[in-house]
Amino acid sequence: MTQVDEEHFSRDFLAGQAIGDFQGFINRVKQAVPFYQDKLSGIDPESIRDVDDISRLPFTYKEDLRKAYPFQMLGVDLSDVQEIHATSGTSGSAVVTAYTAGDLKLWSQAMARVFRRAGVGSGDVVHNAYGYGLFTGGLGMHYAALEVGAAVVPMSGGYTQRQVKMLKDLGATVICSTPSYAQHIAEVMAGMGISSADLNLKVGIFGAESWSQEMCRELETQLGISALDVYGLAEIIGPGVASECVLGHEGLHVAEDLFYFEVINPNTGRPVSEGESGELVLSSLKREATPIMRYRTGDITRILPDSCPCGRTTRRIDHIKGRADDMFTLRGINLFPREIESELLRIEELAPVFQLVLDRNSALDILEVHVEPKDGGVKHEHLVHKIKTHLNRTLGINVTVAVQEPHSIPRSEGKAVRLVDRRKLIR
Ligand code: DLL
Repeated sequence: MTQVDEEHFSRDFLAGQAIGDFQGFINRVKQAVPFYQDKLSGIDPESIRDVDDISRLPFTYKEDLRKAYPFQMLGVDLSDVQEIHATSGTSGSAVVTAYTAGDLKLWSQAMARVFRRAGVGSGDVVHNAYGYGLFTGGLGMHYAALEVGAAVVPMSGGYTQRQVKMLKDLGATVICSTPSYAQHIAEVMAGMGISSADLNLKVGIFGAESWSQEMCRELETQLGISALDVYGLAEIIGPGVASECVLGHEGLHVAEDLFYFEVINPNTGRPVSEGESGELVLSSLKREATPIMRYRTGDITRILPDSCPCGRTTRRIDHIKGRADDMFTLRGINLFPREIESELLRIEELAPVFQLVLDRNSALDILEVHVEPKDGGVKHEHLVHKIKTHLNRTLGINVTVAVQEPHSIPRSEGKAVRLVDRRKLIR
């Protein structure tokens, strides 16, 4: 099978393969992983015959993985493990994800598809500004570059002026980072008097956090690139679960032969219909070290109903709207930070950085929007009025606005903190 064929499977083939994968998974983990031994007791692998049967299998939750820290989810001997990553564990125990040699191959293959969808291959120079370390971004992109035969510059995050110098001097054709860090790199670049014309970049592979289409256009203009979205999570593999192709550039192809996916109603746990928003549920049934079944990602998206002009048959999901736990309700209106980003970036006097602070004044929630003007000359009162009116007209919300001095909102070198919830401190 050629590398192109793997993204041109028929839908029947994929459904058939998923049944086999689920049956194999149940057989395998019932022996090897105590968590699944309990969870799947009484389930006969042979009884899984179609997609509907799969949709009735039990879910795995983040809390299950936290409780299993560090090695209770391991399905192989520790001596077969070659690499271990973990989530930051800021809101509880970290989640450990382990890789055998086979898992590293699987990851490289999934990531190679991300690069091929972006038109990246031999002859390209990849400037990799995702953090190297326990976070899967750095090494995930690194393995992709090796797999497709591109040269990789393992920059990691930080030292932004040096990043700009290396981007220029090494003639990088590809930049990989979180979108918020790319935004910061672009800002530092402008401050150094360097424009996209001085660089050789053609494409950016951005992900690990939610970002709006307006941010995408901003990055495309500032860096002179096509800015593509890549999605993934440590629990499943790291980056590489889904990504955009250059041709379609409006939704992310899921590597569904490697990672089985479903979109469900988070309240009922049942599948939603195609095109309807819901929570993404993923199964990494081919993983050896830490295979996971029906993982509740908390990420909100939808399956795009139409096919992609690039000809790949893999289904596409929409850009992640946000995490279910990032959603907040302001006087009855449900909002994700990404929706506010979209609107703020339409206001031309604003620099593309912002922070949202949720606070509580007696019984009422208040949203403070912290912004910076693009240049110091703009009248603050004018901006405050403009932002308040715009957000009220487009999203139906009332906010307070704090216009800050240029360069005072913290810049991100990894995942940006867009929302600070002070209400949690008061309760
Ligand atoms: O963020 C893996 C990754 C690295 C993806 C580099 C893309 C690029 P975690 O640190 O485990 O793994 O965080 C996973 O980040 O559940 C989403 O909530 C969010 N996320 C990841 N990619 C996107 C994206 C990596 N493209 C969590 N859009 C996921 C929106 C994303 N959110």
